[in-house]
Amino acid sequence: MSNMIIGAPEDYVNQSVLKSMQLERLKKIVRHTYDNVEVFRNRMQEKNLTPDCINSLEDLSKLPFTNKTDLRDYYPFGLFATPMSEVVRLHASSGTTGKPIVVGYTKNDIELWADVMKRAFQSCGLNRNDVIQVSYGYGLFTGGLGAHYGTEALGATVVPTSGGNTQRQLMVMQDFGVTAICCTPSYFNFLAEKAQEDNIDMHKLPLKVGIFGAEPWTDAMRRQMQASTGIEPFDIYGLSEIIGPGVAIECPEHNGLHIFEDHFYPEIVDPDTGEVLPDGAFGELVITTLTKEAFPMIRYRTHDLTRIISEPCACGRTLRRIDRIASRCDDMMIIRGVNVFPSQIESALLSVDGTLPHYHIVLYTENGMDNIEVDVEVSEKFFSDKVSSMETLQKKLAGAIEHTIGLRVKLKLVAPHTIQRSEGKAKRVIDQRNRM
Ligand code: DLL
Repeated sequence: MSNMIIGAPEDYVNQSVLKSMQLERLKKIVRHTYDNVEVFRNRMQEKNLTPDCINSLEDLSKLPFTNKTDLRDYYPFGLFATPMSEVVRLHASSGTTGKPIVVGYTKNDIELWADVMKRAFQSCGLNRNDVIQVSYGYGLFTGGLGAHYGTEALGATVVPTSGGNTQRQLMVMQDFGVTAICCTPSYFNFLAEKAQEDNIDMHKLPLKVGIFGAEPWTDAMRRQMQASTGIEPFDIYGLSEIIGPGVAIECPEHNGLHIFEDHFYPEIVDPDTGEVLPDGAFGELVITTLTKEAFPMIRYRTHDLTRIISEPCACGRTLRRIDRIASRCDDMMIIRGVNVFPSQIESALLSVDGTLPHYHIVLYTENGMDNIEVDVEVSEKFFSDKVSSMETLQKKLAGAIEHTIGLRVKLKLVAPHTIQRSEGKAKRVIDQRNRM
């Protein structure tokens, strides 16, 4: 890639200038949170800490972590640091259990969010001439409105389709000259499949960029999307607790995601001990928001597993990168003592020709033992082929998975269109194990 400067000056700031800016911001945000969030103040006091204890970025590691359980325990507004009269927006993220977690934004927070999303779009090479279709859900989920405000901040044209109504999405995409789409990777695969059924050749559309996130996906998936539609997919990362989408984004190098660390300070910790790990080591991502007013998060445990890449990037951006988030600590399946991540299975599946990016991982118990069944759709051509070629494909896939995870799995080839499609985040793992 060229070293042409595209985007905000903050993306290219000298690391030592950045560090002193981060420290100034950190001191301020710790003070703001201490003064306004009782739980945080109490936890600091228990450790005999005051905001004055922060004199370097390393001092951050003295501070207590914030966990998702805190957001539940102080539901709905217990962790807000400004009065509600300052809060102009609420979003929420549905958890797997009970009440959602609620996050709030002041007017400045919304501007900050729009700005990081604008920088994210610039990192994908987009500008005011682009037409961006936002197919993330609008509503309490942060995906839709986050991308929407970012598009407007960029000065591009936003097409706010939200999720669902696939036929209309495709019509709009063609008729409005859409050049970029924001949605989950699984929904894009669904759109691409429908387009094919309707004889729409995506290669011939002006659509050139996909901004995909909100769920894990792999490089194997990227290659498949690129080949089948001709677009350039970019990975975007974020979470409601921190701001929504726009925490980190790939650049055209596609070699990690630049984190907007002038606003979101990253640490990597050992998920079991909480010990801070050096750049390069894999562990759990912990983020401190440096500038958010209504809902500052100090050392938030994301549960997402990655590493920090501090080597310079060929794109010229100086912001450090995080590796693609392959999984969350909670995604890990322990099958007969072996740690398995769904992303490993996806990579293995998509490395073999003939499969479609639609699959389920079913966990079940047989004779008291945990087992994995992988159901994967095969293309029309393979499905109508001879039994022998289906068997060969099945063996190849089972072999590829066994090679990757070190466990034999039951592999089922299923007909096209049998796995349920998702309009938002895909549910890939179905746990049917007896838990007696
Ligand atoms: O998913 C925000 C978002 C919207 C990000 C649109 C990107 C695009 P939540 O619903 O709070 O927020 O879920 C956050 O989703 O902790 C990760 O586990 C996962 N996640 C988000 N982006 C990625 C990604 C939004 N690019 C949780 N790769 C996070 C892998 C991702 N996982």
